[in-house]
Amino acid sequence: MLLRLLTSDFHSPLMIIEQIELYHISMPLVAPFETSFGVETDRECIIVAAHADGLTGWGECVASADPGYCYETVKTAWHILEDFLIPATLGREFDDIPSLAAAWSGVRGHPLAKAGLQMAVWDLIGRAQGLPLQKLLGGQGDRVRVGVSVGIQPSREALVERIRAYLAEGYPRIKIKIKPGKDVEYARAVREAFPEILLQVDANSAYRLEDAPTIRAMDDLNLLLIEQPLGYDDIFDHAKLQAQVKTPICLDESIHSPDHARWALELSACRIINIKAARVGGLYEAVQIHDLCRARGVPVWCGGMLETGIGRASNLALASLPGFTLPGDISATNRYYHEDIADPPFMLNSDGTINVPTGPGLGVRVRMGVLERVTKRKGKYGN
Ligand code: OSB
Ligand code: MG
Repeated sequence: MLLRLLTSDFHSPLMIIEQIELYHISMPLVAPFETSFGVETDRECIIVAAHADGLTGWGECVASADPGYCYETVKTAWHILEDFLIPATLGREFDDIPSLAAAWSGVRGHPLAKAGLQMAVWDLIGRAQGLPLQKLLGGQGDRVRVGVSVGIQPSREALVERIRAYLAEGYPRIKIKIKPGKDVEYARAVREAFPEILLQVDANSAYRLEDAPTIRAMDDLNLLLIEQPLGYDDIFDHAKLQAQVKTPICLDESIHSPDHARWALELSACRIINIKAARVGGLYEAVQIHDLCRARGVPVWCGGMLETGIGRASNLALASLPGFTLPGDISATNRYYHEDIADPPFMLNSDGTINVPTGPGLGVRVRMGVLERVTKRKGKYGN
């Protein structure tokens, strides 16, 4: 690898990736996670290792076993990586992330697959230059404010108790998942139990515009935001709904690119955007959406996909950019896993923050023994 610094935004070296490995993993969650689209008990995803010049960069493709959150699954992402993205990447010289992304322009969609490989390349660039991802992206500060995303619970009482425990751990912001039948009354019970907390709800596309009365019924609960109430691909009806409520609508599923973010803002379909690098095709695109929102004074926050320590390190670096003014769905390692594939585990500080990694690249070390143990399928490409 030639360390030829360019005058691009990201000052990347000229790089040739010689080999890429994929690991389809399955890790048991500490507790099942229920959303309006299903229950997850084991987190499946793909870990990407990209090798160049004796260095390894790690990435996480957050596609799940089922196409409940978006159309991609572990198997579709594997196919897109193995048959298209990896062949377009191996042996090719590139000097920055946009030129790499240009090599993938023949692949429409599949942002989760692209983002997983892009993350591994960012990690490589950081390790090659001895710079933390936070610095490559333009982040600042040593810690970021975080929250916890609480899955659907069997009863209002169980939900309130679950939240009481998370508040006792020190989480300064609570998000609850909602679905028809477990929405207004659940959110109201939480608000009555904890009148002052930062509280928001996430419907994961469980409603239609005809359900606007249900959404309006949550308008007086002093919620920070209502996340993705309507269709996973909708912007139009969200604009109609936002006009009917004073609580900000926040889009997650519907925003797949910087253009989608601009369209949503220009249509007034939302007042806040949840940025997940995976959902928008990678960290590079995530930074572009951050910049767009910041220029328009629109708050953003970093969403989560129950990541392992690899993806969590990436989320923390991204969430340290100045426009991320709301706490992210980035919780401590022990909220998700008893044992993680990366070290060190992320801990919640007493001020409701998590430290941003400071080592080169993602700043985490992969525990190969644990990774091998949770791997269901492995692929190796290049030499
Ligand atoms: O909609 O934000 C979501 C997890 C998986 C899929 C979608 C979502 C979520 C979460 C969990 O809310 C966030 C986290 O990683 O803690
Ligand atoms: Mg969401």
